[in-house]
Amino acid sequence: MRDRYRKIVFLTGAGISAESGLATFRQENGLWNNHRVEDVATIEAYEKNPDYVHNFYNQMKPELWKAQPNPAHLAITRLQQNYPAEVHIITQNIDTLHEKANSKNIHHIHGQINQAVCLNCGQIMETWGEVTSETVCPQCHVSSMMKPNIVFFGENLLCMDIVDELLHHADLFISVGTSGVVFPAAGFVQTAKYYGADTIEFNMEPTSNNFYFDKHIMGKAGLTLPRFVDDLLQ
Ligand code: BJW
Repeated sequence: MRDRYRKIVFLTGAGISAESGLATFRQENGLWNNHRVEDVATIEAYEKNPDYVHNFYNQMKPELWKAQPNPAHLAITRLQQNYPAEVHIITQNIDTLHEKANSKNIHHIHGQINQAVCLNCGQIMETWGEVTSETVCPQCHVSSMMKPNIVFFGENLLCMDIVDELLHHADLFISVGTSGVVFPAAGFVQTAKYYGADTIEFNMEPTSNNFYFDKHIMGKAGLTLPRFVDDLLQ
């Protein structure tokens, strides 16, 4: 198995961080259980009531700051360090657990909790502190323009140029812990398959885009992914 693949691309979702104690979005007690998606995760909500949205993400920060990677994140790092292929991670997660697991080639398509972006000049500010509508941009010094660098419904995804290139050239595409209901990420498997990749899904349950996966590995990713990496490394 060691020489089989040249470019391996992971797509990760909230399920990979579940065993680190972080809530997923659409399961029971999910992240939005006490909030309407329309109030906290759409660009319209942010434009209408930025403080409400800032507050929602500010409250989330301490938990995400403390969270630690689990065996699934670490298995990907182990693969990156030991398998003779380029291994990339396209993540929908705004947590930084892939970084904490010392992975590389991480592409955050839905943004990061520890960043804010200036809607005036585009400057990205790194911070685990609170961001409010009073926060001043460190680059252009304008206030009221720093938005959480999180991609809300209705906004374009980040780093899509790189992602398109990866999906065209991947020979193995692996989805871990995503329900496959949010586009365009939900369509990545179809693109990778079209361009010839083998496709594997790791999840606890069947998902909505079952059709495009060659193989489904059911169970907790913290158990199934390390075993799969062991097999690839043999
Ligand atoms: C485990 C596990 C364990 C648990 N082990 N597994 C085409 C068709 C229809 C609609 C659209 C379309 N194209 C675009 C749209 C609109 C929209 C969309 O997709 N809507 C659908 C919901 C219908 N998409 C967008 O607006 C996107 N932008 C866009 O397309 O721009 C172009 C455009 C602009 C304007 C008009 C038209 C086009 C942007 C999407 C941004 C998503 N942002 C969010 C919120 C961020 C804020 C926040 O963090 O609060 O990102 S949505 C939320 O869902 C978050 C996640 O990244 C994303 C995906 O969720 P994920 O990761 O899959 O989590 P869950 O909870 O759904 O699933 C967890 C899974 O893990 C489950 O399956 C479990 O079984 C599993 N699991 N434990 C293994 N231990």
